[in-house]
Amino acid sequence: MLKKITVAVSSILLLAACGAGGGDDAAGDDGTITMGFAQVGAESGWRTANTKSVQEAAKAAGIDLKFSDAQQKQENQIKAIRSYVQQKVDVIAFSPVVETGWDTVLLEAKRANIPVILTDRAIDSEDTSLYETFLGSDFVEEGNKAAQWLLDNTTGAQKVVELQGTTGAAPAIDRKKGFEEVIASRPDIEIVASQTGDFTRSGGKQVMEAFLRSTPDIDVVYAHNDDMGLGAIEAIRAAGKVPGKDITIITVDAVKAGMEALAAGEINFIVECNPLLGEQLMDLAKKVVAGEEVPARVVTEEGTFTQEQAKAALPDRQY
Ligand code: GZL
Repeated sequence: MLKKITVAVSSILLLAACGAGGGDDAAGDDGTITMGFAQVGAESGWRTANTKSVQEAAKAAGIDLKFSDAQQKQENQIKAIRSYVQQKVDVIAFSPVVETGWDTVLLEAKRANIPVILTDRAIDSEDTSLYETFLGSDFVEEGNKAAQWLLDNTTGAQKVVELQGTTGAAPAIDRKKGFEEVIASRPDIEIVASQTGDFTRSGGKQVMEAFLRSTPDIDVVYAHNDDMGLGAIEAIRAAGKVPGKDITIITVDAVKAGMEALAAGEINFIVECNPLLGEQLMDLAKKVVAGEEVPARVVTEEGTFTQEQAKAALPDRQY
């Protein structure tokens, strides 16, 4: 009985959240575009900044946004997309929490003539007609940059432990791939342990505690995002070691908390992953709804930060 009540309540909450964008009629008769956005969750500083960017850009663009938070569960994102189809929104945008399992629900959107835009994370599907375009980073390149810094700034053998992002997520798969293809040229640099911390600070801390117990002489932590890197710092400190000195730490994102740790010398290098996709997303949505051609892939601009560069950049960071 409890399960049934729980399911009913969560469905009501979802529909309420989806309706949060206001208005009963999904496709405004006054020409207002209605977008259904199915967000991954609120797992990291990056996600918070990304959500803020999408919500602010929708408001500025005069787009009526229906927004849902899937709490990192694919079934919740699928439910949200289904509800947007039922509400007959003009366009659906989402960041797929994992790469696979989307064809069925995206086919339902296609049959309802509702265009879909992938933002932030990509899907692995044979049928590229299921979405109009992908807007986001090149995660393989981010992994390349992280490894290249390690090759350029360390000498001799390096035992690396890797804190992976969410299992099956495009950034986790590709940041791993990109890192490994660059260190392949250095047999003395080896990933001796690798496990998912699910992109969360607590996940990074728990996995790093286990690595410190099981893996002697760790030289480097490669964390797929700042939040897991910050969790690793807590574990390293609790083990009586100095993060950034006894153990080199490389992360990805460059959110404020990560940049502060970088400036303080606890992290050694951060590869930026830009969460501010809102404006580009709304421009693409307007074009897609108007039936205009859009590029199949729109890659965002992003850089890297050393400790010195973080000190200089921090005062102006938006997130
Ligand atoms: C990357 C994004 C990742 C971030 C994490 O585009 O999907 O998810 O790197 C976030 O911080 O949780």
